[in-house]
Amino acid sequence: MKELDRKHTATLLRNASHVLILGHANPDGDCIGSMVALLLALKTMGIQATAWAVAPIPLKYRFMDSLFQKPDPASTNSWDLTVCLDTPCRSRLEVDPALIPSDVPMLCIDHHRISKDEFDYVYEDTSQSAVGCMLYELFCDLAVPLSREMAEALYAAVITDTGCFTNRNTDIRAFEISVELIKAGADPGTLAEYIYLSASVDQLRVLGEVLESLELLSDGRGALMYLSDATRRACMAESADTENFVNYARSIFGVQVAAMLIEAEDANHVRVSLRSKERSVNVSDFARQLGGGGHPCAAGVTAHAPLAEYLPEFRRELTAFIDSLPV
Ligand SMILES: [Mn+2]
Repeated sequence: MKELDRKHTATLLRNASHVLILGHANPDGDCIGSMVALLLALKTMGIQATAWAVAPIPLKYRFMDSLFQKPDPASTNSWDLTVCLDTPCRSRLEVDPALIPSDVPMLCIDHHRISKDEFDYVYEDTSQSAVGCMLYELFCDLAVPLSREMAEALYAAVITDTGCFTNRNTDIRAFEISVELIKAGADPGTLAEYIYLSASVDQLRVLGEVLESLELLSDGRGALMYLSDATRRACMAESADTENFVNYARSIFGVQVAAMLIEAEDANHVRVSLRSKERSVNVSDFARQLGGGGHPCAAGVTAHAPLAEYLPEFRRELTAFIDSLPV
């Protein structure tokens, strides 16, 4: 593994001839926007690039959909670099890494703490609000002009990961970069409409079910919500419809830790999202105890069990974590 700074990451990209771009399962706006922006930047530089997504892109990010493609099997020989974005370990990749020839070096660019042994090259910057911000600075180094499409993709990345500039990771740099993206053609109102004003009726129905499941733990310091695969299906909702529901639990006065458990479509594993309101309540410590990871205020775990089996155990663990926090 070789740890790179921004300058050396730029050099690595500049020397590539065909780059495969990958993201994580259940991709969010930072992942999708970063994949699209990197794809467009590389093409501008005259470098071949393929952005590979497996599942359909969620409706709210559909404005970036047309750039993704399933790679042509004949082209896999020409890949000379894989770039994983917003995905700190191989097990979180949406595309099975076994499908990628093992002699193609893998670069991970992320603002999460990266499992460094799993990649050939690593460019990590945990001080950044979004991978989109890291890419913006990288494109400046590479002197790639920002097209409107690139600016829109990066702006989508920044507003998703900063929660529209409300999360604790929101810093001056995120605002400064956003100003440059707006100057390059990203329209805040239009992008907010795509991403935040495009809920389906099914999504609101499934939100109703999730809110019904709300439990308060440890005298209201914890809030837990969950959704079984059967309930999701009954509401005709897609998994992507539940992104950010955990924030309703976090929004409650007095809640320090919010958790949302979503049973996966195969009903064999559960995705756990954890949120806190301040860095001193570090939910990534708790996530790591359970085999996951993330940031101090936003972390996650995947548990390999059906929801009904995992829920009582998780409730116990979460209660113990909250009770261990200073009051
Ligand atoms: Mn991110």
